[in-house]
Amino acid sequence: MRIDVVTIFPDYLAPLELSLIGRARRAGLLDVVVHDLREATTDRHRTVDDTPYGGGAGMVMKPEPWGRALDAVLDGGPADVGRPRLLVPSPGGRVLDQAMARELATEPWLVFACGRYEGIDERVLLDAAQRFEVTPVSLGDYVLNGGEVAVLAITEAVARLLPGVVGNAESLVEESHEDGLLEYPVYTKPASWRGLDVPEVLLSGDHAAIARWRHQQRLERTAARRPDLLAPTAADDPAGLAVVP
Ligand code: 6SD
Repeated sequence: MRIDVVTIFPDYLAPLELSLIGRARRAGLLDVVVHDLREATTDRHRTVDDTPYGGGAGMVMKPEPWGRALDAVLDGGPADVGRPRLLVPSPGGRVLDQAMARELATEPWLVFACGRYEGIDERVLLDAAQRFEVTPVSLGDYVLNGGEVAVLAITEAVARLLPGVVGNAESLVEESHEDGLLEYPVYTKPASWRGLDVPEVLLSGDHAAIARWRHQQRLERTAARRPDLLAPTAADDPAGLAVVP
């Protein structure tokens, strides 16, 4: 998979050189290219923002540098993979979940456009839609200062699903959100620590009993912490698309 990121803070993406993602890049499983939006400016001050038409607080990202930067990404990208996905982090975007991460992991080419200030001039996304599959994407219902943290999170959630990135394929399926339930609690040695004992069943060697206990724990935890995952409400399906048995 190829990932391009356009940002005014290239250093913000430095963590993508670490850990599993860094190793996947060195192994050639993932190709990440970070672009400085200011390289696509033409003025002496490398200006990327201006005051908003219509007034209001803050500054808006100018369209011309974005247009040139996205053209350059298309020119420098892989050939013959069709329209790349342009992901634009935004609090009003589609909220990332594991199903979306799985969907993105099937794409050959993702391009991220990181906004700052009050956001990017709307015409950039309208124009980009001629060449990209544009998808505004949100990390959740809270406000960040820009798109970079969202790019780190989305890239990690997607890259770890690529073949060969996470060593043990079982550790991928046994995870929270992969099958709609939270994970069971895990323990390691010592069997007793600060007066707290590991549940007896885990020491029993009875694999069927352990599997039943873990499943029960997953149900209880999901009910207690994320009841929305067990009984989706109308708010989770506003279009009423779910099939009711
Ligand atoms: C100005 C941005 C880009 C500002 C964001 C995304 C989420 N989930 N919360 N906040 C965000 C993204 C905020 O550029």
